[in-house]
This record gives sequence, structure tokens and C-alpha cells, in this order.
Amino acid sequence: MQLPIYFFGDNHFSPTPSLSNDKKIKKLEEFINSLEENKGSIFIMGDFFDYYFEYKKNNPDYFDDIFSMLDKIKKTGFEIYFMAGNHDYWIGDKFRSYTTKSFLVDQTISIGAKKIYVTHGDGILSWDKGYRLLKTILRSRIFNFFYSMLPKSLALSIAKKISYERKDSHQVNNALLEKIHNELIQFSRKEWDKGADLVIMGHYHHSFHYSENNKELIIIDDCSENKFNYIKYDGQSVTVNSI
Ligand SMILES: [Mn+2]
Repeated sequence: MQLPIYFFGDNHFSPTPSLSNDKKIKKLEEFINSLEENKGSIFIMGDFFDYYFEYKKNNPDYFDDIFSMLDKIKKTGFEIYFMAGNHDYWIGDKFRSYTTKSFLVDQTISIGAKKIYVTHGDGILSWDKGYRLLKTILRSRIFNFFYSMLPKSLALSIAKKISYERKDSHQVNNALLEKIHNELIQFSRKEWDKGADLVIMGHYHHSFHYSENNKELIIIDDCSENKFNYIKYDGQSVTVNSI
């Protein structure tokens, strides 16, 4: 993996056109153009798409603009890594071909001075039990097989409904937020004990930075139409930035 590494995610690009979606695509372009280097790595941490399901053939052209942008980034000299989120787990060979490597499970990256544990961040909380079961079902081969048989327009409308109802929490009260952070710190401690220096995740759509004993947890905020949040790791240190 080339340094520096830029981590971001939760762009939630929509399969249906909208002004807000166009603005988000522009923001991604603005971010890419702002990079001073012409090589390094882009690490997309999941929920890049609000909905992505890849068919064996005849895929809808919802994301062609984004694919051509990924193509351009890669041709510039950047490597592109992708970790699936809860909205875009159903990637296939087509999407993979635009990335250097795509991951369906959490990764530990050992490069430079730090060991970094990367996760999208869903399914960690103790009260997510029901969700974890749903996650197993939705990711199963049998579900994928039957879902892929549905007419594409029906599949999209079902997905939109699920996505709408399961929108990752944007607004939570402070008491719940504290509970969430405590659980994510507990989760991180396990990875720190296993040797990670830094745990990074997205999914929660806000930023949070915690450290103890030289170990760190960073939750990266999302990439909206107004603000593109990212982390830069240069092999020595990590900075949290936005554009
Ligand atoms: Mn998510």
C-alpha cells in the first residue's frame, strides 16, 4: 500500500440522480484535485454508495460517473482500496476492477510507524444483536441469489425503503452518544491489546477522537455535499482534515 493513505467514507452516493448527489460527486472531485501528491492510496471505508448491488451481467448504469472518476484516480498513480459498509456490501467483479483491492471484512494495515485497524463500524454495539443476524442473512449466498432474480426496479425500490429506514443515526442524544462511544472504546481496546496503535471507523456520521496510553480511536465524519471529511496518514502521523 502506497503512502500517504487517505481514508474517507460514508459518501452515500445515490443510485437515483439528484442535485444533492451531483454536489457530492463534485465534492469528491474537489478532494481529489486538492491532493498535492500524484501517488498514494485512497482508502474508501464503506457506504460509498447508499445502495449498491452488483448483478452477474447487465448492471444498471447508476454509478458510471463515479466509476470513471475512480478510473481517473487510479491512472493518476493512486491505489484504491475499498472496505464494504452496510449499504454497499454487495460488490462484485465489476466494482472490484476499479479498485486495487476490495475487502468485505475489517483489516489491519501495518505500514510505516503505525499499525492501523480499519473497520466500517457497523454491527459493533452490544444492542446491535438483531442487526448482526440481519447482516448475516443479507450477506448470505442464498439471499443474494433470490434478490438478484427480482426485477431491477423492484430491487431498487425495496433497497431504498430499507436504506431510508435504516439510515445510520445522524441525530442521537448525548446520553446515547456517550454510551455508543464507550462501547466503541471497549471495542478498540481489544484491537489495541492485539497490537493496533490506531482504530479508525466511519458509519456513525460524526467525528470523535479518543486516545489513551498512546493508542487512538478516530471516528471519521461523513462526506456530505458541503463537507468532505478525511484522514491522512503519511507513515508517521495521522491528521483529521476536511474540505
Ligand atoms: Mn454505515
